[in-house]
Amino acid sequence: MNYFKTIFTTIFIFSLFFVAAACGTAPAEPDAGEGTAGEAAPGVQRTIRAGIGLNDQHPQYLGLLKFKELVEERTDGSIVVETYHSGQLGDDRSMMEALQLGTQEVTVPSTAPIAGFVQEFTVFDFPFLFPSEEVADEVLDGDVGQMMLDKLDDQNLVGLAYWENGFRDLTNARRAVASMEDMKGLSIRTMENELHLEAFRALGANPTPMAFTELFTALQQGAVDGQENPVATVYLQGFQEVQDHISNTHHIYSPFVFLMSKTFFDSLSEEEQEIVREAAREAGQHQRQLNREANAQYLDDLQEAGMTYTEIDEEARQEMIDTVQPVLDKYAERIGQDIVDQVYEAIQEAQED
Ligand code: KDG
Repeated sequence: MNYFKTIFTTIFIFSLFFVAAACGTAPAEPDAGEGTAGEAAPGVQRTIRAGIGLNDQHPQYLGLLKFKELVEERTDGSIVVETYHSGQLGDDRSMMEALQLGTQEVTVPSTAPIAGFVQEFTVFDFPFLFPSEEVADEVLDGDVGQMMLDKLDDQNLVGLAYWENGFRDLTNARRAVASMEDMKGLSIRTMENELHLEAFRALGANPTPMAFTELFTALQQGAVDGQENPVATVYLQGFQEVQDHISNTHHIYSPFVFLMSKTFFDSLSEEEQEIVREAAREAGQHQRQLNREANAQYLDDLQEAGMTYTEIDEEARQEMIDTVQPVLDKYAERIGQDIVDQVYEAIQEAQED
């Protein structure tokens, strides 16, 4: 009996030893401090689960694949990237919450739902703010863009780069929209963002906030008449099957933000942090280019699929701009006029370049 007791005791002591040794190589615990980096643990493979709401045909997903390729190559596979599309890991808001909790590592939401976490992000969704994609690039990739990304830290999120969703256009199943008059009474799904809701209300529509993951079914079942998204999304998500009209309202330029869980980011070594940051930026350049090609290409395809296309003329667009201005003034006050002014100044400078 004593013989067995000795064997069990020895096994128990060895097990304790192994558990302690394994803990020593586990990823670092979350750190509340800023700009921290973990110790690179040799031989330990880390996994980044990267999820988005759009499907695997969309340039956003192709951008994620680029990120995966760059990170796995540059870390010699010690960081593996798993990619998930079509809301497989949840919608924008729930994925951001998962990043905060450290149960998911990456997501790439539009700025609109980010404003629910950091209200200053609302400024990037001001209707008719950015005059072109090139100006948006310069502002977002410059000091103002970085200042906004820095604000994510307090939310246990790290903003690594801006990607592109693009200029949003209105689609619906009821009638061709050439002006505000035609928008009256249309029920429109918007992203979960207060400014989007108020702007559409001001324009005469009847907006309903909804996660992207529920949108196709809502359109199909007629729960809403329409929605607004860039052409690439409309086509690649198959909205032409359930929507008859599209207008180039271009009412909002929608950026994406490549977000990483701060818990995970802080567990990486400095070298790994630099690799993921650079990969997010490079993949973003690739994604923007593909996105622009897709947005230019698919308008014809939507018409071939049977949708009517209506141009918004200068006068109709100006009427929309004037109508939403009081809403913007209200939000500028709420966000902080100084921040809004900095964004407008950066846009001005970018236009002069
Ligand atoms: O992956 C991003 C999408 O989930 C979402 O942000 C797309 O523009 C979008 C929308 O309308 O919800």
